[in-house]
Amino acid sequence: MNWFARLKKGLFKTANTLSSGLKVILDRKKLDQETLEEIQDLLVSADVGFAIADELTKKISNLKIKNEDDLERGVKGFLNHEITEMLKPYAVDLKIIAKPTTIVLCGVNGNGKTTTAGKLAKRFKDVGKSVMLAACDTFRASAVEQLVAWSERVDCAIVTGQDKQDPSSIAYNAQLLVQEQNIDVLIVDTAGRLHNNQNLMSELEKTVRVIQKINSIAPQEIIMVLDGSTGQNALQQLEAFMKVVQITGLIITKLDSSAKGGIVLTLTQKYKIPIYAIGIGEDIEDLNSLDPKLFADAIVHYS
Ligand SMILES: Nc1nc2c(ncn2[C@@H]2O[C@H](COP(=O)(O)OP(=O)(O)OP(=O)(O)O)[C@@H](O)[C@H]2O)c(=O)[nH]1
Ligand SMILES: [Mg+2]
Repeated sequence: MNWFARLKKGLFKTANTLSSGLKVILDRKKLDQETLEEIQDLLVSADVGFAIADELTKKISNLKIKNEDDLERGVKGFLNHEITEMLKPYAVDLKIIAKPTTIVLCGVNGNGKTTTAGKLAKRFKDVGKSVMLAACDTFRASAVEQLVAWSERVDCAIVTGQDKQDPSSIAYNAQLLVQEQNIDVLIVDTAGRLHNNQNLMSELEKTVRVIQKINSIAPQEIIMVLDGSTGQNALQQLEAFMKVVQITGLIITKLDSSAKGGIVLTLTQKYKIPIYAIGIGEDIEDLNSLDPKLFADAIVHYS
């Protein structure tokens, strides 16, 4: 299955809300106040933030669609174009410029960090880069095993520590090793932490600081992995993490799990932050960079 087919399948729930919802609303063939309000509600229900939904609806009210039979196509075409343009500045490829490039993955519990570490390792390996994983989640007994399994699957190096070892010391060792062994990419998997747990947030800050001590330009990327199905909750999580470390970009996972795909628009417009990849399933192939036009086509189809 090619990426667009996967994307369409993965974003089916969001498309079902938006595309099918618009069809029902616009079948009435009127663009009156009631219809506009329903369109706005529909956008908000797909987790497009209220301010963006309001702005889009205002623009829709100004569309000049002469033939009422063209209403659905006209509105969907407009939305598809707007979504594409809004996402374009933030759809950024994760580039490996420095050698080594260190990427720290962080975020709250269960949002897909470890899976994303494995999937990213595979993507880098596929383009000929050497990769090392650092298992800095020493909290959960099975966390290290989970990352070791990924390293075997992807065939890349891994640094692990002892149970309950200070995660920053594992990151320290890993950073030294990638430099010594001339490895291209270090991916640091960290433990899930609730954004309001001060101790754990300080521990993340320390992990980053220790890496910086060895190499002042590392880590090159501190990526927050967000669970797309948590909707607006993701905003609070991001704000809390941004206060502690300098988040350079986002990876939004689990967009297949809910109809809240509009969160991608909300996050980019509100925080002006790059999206390095989106996750639309558990398969190794289900992570890819964000293509604004394909994303728009997958959630607002029109013909
Ligand atoms: N449906 C779906 N599931 C996903 C996606 N990404 C990750 N998962 C699943 O989410 C679950 C949690 O993923 P992990 O990678 O272990 O999450 P984590 O952030 O490392 O979790 P902690 O280390 O406990 O904080 C696993 O069952 C993954 O397979 C996705 O894009 N879609
Ligand atoms: Mg994990």
